[in-house]
Amino acid sequence: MTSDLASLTSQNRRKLLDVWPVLRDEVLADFAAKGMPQAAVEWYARNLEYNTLGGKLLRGLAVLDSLTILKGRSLTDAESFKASVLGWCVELLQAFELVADDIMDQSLTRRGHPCWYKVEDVGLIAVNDACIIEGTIFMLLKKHFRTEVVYVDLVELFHEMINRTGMGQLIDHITENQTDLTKLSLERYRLIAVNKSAYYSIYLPIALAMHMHGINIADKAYEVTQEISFALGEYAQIQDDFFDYAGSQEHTGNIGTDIINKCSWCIITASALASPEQRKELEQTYCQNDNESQRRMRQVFEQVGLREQYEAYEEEAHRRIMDMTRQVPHGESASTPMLNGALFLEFLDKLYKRSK
Ligand code: DMA
Ligand code: MG
Ligand code: MG
Ligand code: MG
Repeated sequence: MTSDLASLTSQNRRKLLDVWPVLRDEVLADFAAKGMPQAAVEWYARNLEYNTLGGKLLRGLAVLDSLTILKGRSLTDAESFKASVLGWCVELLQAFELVADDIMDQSLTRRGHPCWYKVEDVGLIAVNDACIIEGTIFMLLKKHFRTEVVYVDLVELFHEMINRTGMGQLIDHITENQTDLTKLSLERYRLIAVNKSAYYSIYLPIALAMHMHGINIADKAYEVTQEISFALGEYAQIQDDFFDYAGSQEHTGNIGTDIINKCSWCIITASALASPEQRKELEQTYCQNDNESQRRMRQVFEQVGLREQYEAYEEEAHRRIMDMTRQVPHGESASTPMLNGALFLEFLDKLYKRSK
């Protein structure tokens, strides 16, 4: 990020964080006003705080940073408040998807704490809690955007992103436990990553800022944004898969379970590089849920040089996405909006060489 841009965006995290208590109190008051007893309001508050806070806020912050880049100046108080509402809506989307994802993946920890469904008095009511967090997004959109022309576009965008993420989670699920390693392809991997991650994590925050900036829904700028978002999303998911394998629990806050049976970048890459003996070893251990199998898989991953492959992939992805950002068309009028390569560099900078 250039120093100009860094100074423009430096206040955005604080601004975003300041808006959270306002929105939380609003939705809690609304819950109470709808006749929910105190115990339900308290449960809702605990659900929201436990699952929405404690992450890196990459996505929420990206709404404010993207709008700052599009405007080319610091945001006014009104702009930053509205962008923060949308930023928290993206974080709420992420929160409810993660609550559900951890149940489906039978994960144990998230952000250094037990997954919500693993909390002692919670269990599978977590399914309903995920639905309630999803509903919160639309309550906030209605409260803060109902009278604006972009309201319908925003609601549709959130619906579409939730749908896409669900489609990604579905194909992620039906591709797991694939014991025929020849059927795991990078092509399938990409389809999963784009749907389950790229749409909501990268495209959504940028597209929200574009809507706030008044870029018409029919503008080609959204297509350009999607294309680069997909490349960034695939990169981010490959990182996520690699950390699931190579990251320590203390550092990432999560205990990885993908190695057991997921169509992860690690197993695809390791099996492509494996010798016939190593491949046999992978075939015998992949999808076997026991510690010894996981130890043997990890051994093959090390033998084939997965860490070096990851480093090489990271450099290649960085170069390729830099090239894509250089080709983003610049425009000066409302019909050819000021899409700016910096929108994507902002993400690329945050992803490059991250370790969790
Ligand atoms: C998560 O994929 C995708 C969504 C939509 C939450 P994942 O299971 O690889 O994520 P994580 O590693 O965070 O559990
Ligand atoms: Mg998961
Ligand atoms: Mg998952
Ligand atoms: Mg993962």
